[in-house]
Amino acid sequence: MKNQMRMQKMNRNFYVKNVIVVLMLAAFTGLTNPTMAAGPGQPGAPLLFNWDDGTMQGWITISADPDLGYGPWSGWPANHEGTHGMSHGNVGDSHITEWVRSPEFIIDQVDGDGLPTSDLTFFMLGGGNRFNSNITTGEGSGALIPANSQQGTVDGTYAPMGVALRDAKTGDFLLSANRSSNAQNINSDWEQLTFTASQLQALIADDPGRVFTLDLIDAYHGDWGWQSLDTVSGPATVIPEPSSLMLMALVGLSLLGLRYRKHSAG
Ligand SMILES: [Ca+2]
Ligand SMILES: [Ca+2]
Repeated sequence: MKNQMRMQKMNRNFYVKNVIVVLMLAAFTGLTNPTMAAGPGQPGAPLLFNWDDGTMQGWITISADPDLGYGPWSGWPANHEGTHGMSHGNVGDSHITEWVRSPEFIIDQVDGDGLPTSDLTFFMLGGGNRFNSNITTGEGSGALIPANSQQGTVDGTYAPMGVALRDAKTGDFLLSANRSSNAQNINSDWEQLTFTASQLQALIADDPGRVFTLDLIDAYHGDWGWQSLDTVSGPATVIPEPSSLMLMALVGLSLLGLRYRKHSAG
């Protein structure tokens, strides 16, 4: 009986140890292997989103109508290049604030003077230049958006619709852009929008490791109240999710614990 219990304990330790090793290898490989990390949105990949694999490429939902949230779409009105872009299913009427966020990234492709080697650009189709629709930037700006709201405006004066470059630490929007006009022809009406290398340089001058996200927001209701995004690229690199780092830390602590227990038992 005693031997059987000992065997069970050994088996359990063996199992736990193997699970930990596999987890560690998976986390480590994901963080360090450049061939595995090359896909859009993966840690270590250059900043590039095209949605052509039919996935969100790491973008997460901050706020969405259960049936109409942003997703990878093929065909009109989403794909600028390739097979898919990102859009949501509502083309005008009232809806909960539609808000999605890219994986976190750092702007690390810079020349000797710290100037990013390219602009950050993306293409949009659909509505733009609506009633007070530019996303407000500056301190506290991230908290102005009415997540999970069906208001369509903030205090009746603000109906944000567009893309924002966001400071991942403070949550503030630093730069924003939306279309200059409304148009929906998928062949001729895509508009390229740009955060220039100079604008980006100013944001990282004092903090080269500053972490950013891109946020796509539609809190505007009414005609032309939709927008699509595709072909995003910039002089930046996707970084590991906080959850990946947490996993690494947990694995490390677990291994330390095992070593300690083995040492105590021996
Ligand atoms: Ca695409
Ligand atoms: Ca809308």
